This record gives sequence, structure tokens and C-alpha cells, in this order.
Amino acid sequence: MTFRFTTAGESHGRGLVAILEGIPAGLPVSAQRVDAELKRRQGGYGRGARMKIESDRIEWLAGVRAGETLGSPIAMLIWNRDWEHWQDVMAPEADAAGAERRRQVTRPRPGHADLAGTLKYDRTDARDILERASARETVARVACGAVCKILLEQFGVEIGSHVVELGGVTATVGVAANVGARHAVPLPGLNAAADESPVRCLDPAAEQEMIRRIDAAKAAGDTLGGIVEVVGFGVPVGLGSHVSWDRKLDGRLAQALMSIPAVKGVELGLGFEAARRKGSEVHDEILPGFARATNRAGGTEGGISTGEPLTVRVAMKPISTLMSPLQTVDLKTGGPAQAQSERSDVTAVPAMGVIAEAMMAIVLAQALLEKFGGDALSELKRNVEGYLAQVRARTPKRGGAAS
Ligand code: EPS
Repeated sequence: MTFRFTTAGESHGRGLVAILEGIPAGLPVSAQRVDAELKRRQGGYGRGARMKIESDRIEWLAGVRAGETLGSPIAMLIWNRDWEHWQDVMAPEADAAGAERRRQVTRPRPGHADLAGTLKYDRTDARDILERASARETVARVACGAVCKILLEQFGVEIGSHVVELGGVTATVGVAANVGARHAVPLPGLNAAADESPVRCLDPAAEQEMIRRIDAAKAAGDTLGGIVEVVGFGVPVGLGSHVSWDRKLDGRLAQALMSIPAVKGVELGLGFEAARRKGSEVHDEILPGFARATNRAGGTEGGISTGEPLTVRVAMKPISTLMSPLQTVDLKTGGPAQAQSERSDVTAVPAMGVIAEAMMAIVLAQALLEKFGGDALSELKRNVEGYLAQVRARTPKRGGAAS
């Protein structure tokens, strides 16, 4: 079974392409469902003017027929509406008249890929780097993640997220994972509730303060970071494996989530807090029926899913394009300069949560397919059901004997 996904596309190029391979045949899918996820990603208080231009939608290019997957690679295309304004800057063909490239970037932004990328790829114009380093690429990830979510839903797995910290403001309502209690937000309400909030936060008082800080940062030409909690509900016990480093589910989630632009930290369950506590205050005791009173582990033990909700926290640094720019060096002159300031967002933490959901969905779909295989959804379902019956038979009833 080969499961893989890849994306192509520049921020102000013609569009983005997403290719997803390994989804079994016979999965009912719709562009409407994928587009709904793209729309969620476009939202959030603190986004810049670009999101007023774009209205992201997929076009199926391959792998889907009559509303069902074919088992072949799925290809999706998302056009950039802004391309219209950038055609001369981003044209693939060389200018016949040999004119200089337009809108060059030679004052690299500290924190962006501009300088390291320019040196590595031996470019003189940092636009050759930043166009791909842009978080615009995450549209294609969310499209792939949406298809993976549709697959996971067939097995009762749902993924949601909410903002727990933004600009130094911490939410307290609806946040339970990091103190070891069961998650306070029941399914299926997490995304429905979080999406109601302009910052995707479940704590109304914290939400107001977050909005106030975003406004203040905008006025100061500054940017803000934050933390999102992503939760996978209904994940069966047994995804991932303890046997080899690259099969561990926690490690795979960390890699996938850390790959989101501007993400600097990933914690599972108690995360860093576990390092400060005694063992008796960290590990989740096993109760009759294999139930757990707490989920401090965040849904994995030994790199294997436990069947408890998967709770992951993802920390994003502030966006590196500042309207009040930091000091840099001009690549043309070698002299000191102020970093480039292009149109950008004040914060994209709410959108990052949607992207993190997509990355979790991709990791879980891959782990599910790896364990259960199958070229068709019907085959995959039989395999999952057989395994779940085996697990049930091993699970003692609360009285003691296996059910
Ligand atoms: C981004 C800068 C902004 C963001 C962009 C990421 O784009 P622009 O320079 O066109 O205003 O809006 O994010 C998206 C376009 C998107 O779809 O998320 C950057 O420099 O990373």
C-alpha cells in the first residue's frame, strides 16, 4: 500500500495542485465537502487583504468519478485569483525583451525562509524562495486532509481544533487536555463551537482580549503567535507501532505538525508539563474494561494509539512579515536596510488550527491504511471490523471476564 501526498504551487502563481495517492476505491467524496474545509482555513480574525481576494475551491483533475474515488491518484487544482494581478511578475516564460524581473525582494525578512533559501538555492531575488515558503501552500494540504477526513469518518474518527492561546492570552474554558482530565468538549461540537468564534476560541472572555491584542498589534505594525489544541476523537487502539522509530504515531504527528509554516512546537497530552511532574501524576491508570480515568498521555503510549482522544498542542510563532520591519541586510548592496514589508496577516493562528487538523487527518489516514490495507473501501471496512472484534473479545467486562 502506497500512501503519499504532494503539493505544488507558488503563492502568486497560477494555482495550487494537490496529489493524494492510496485512498481506496469507492469512497464517496464531493468538492463541496472539500471546499467547506478550504473556507474554514480562509477565516479567522487577523487575516490580511489577500483572503478578501481569494475564494478557494477545488477542481477534481483525476481519481474521482461519479462522486466516488477510483483508487487511483486523486489530483485537485485550486486557482489563485490573485494571479490576475501578478501575471507579469510570476510569468513562467522569460521576458522576450529581457526586462528585469519585477517586484524583486532583496531585503530578507528575519524569521522567513528568505535569506537561508536565497543562499541555498543561489538566487538573487528572494521572491524565488518566498513564493513557495508562503503559507498559501497549505490550501493544498487542507484539500488532501479533507479527503482523509472523509475516509476517517467512515470509521467514526473525527478531528477538531480550537485556539487555546493567542498573543499571550490563555483560554481557560473548554480546555482540559493539558490538565489531565477528559476533554471537556463533547463530539461533535468542537469545530461547530470553535468556528463560531472569530478567533476559533471557546472562551468568550479570552476571545475578546485576543481580538483586542490583534487590533493593537495591527496598529503597531506587529504580528502575533499562539497555540492550538487539535483533537482526534474515535481513533481506534493500535495505529502506529512501537517497533521502529519511523512507525511511532506520536513521532509522525510531531513531524507532520511541525512542518506547518511558522510552527515551532508540538506537545502530546501533557507534553512539556509531564517533565515537571512525578510519574504518579503523569501516567493514566488502567481501570476495569481497560478504561482510563485520565488522558494525560494524549492518546498514545509507546507510539501506538490507545483509543483515547488524541490531543496535540501546536505552537505557532508570530508571522515574520512585519509592517514595522526589523533590521536586515540588502542582498544587492550588502549594506544595512529595513526588511521587506509586503501585505500580510497580523496572525494566522485560527487558520493554523484548520491546517493542523488536515495534517492529523493525513497521518491518521496513512496509519489506518497501513494497518488495515485494502484497495476498496469495502475491503478496508471488513479488515477494520475484524480487528475491532478481536480487540473487543480481549477486553474484559467491568466484572472481570472477557466480553
Ligand atoms: C503569506 C502572505 C499573505 C498571506 C498568505 C501567506 O499573502 P499575500 O502576500 O498575497 O498577501 O495571505 O497566505 C495565503 C495567501 C493563504 O492562502 O493562506 C506569506 O508570506 O506566507
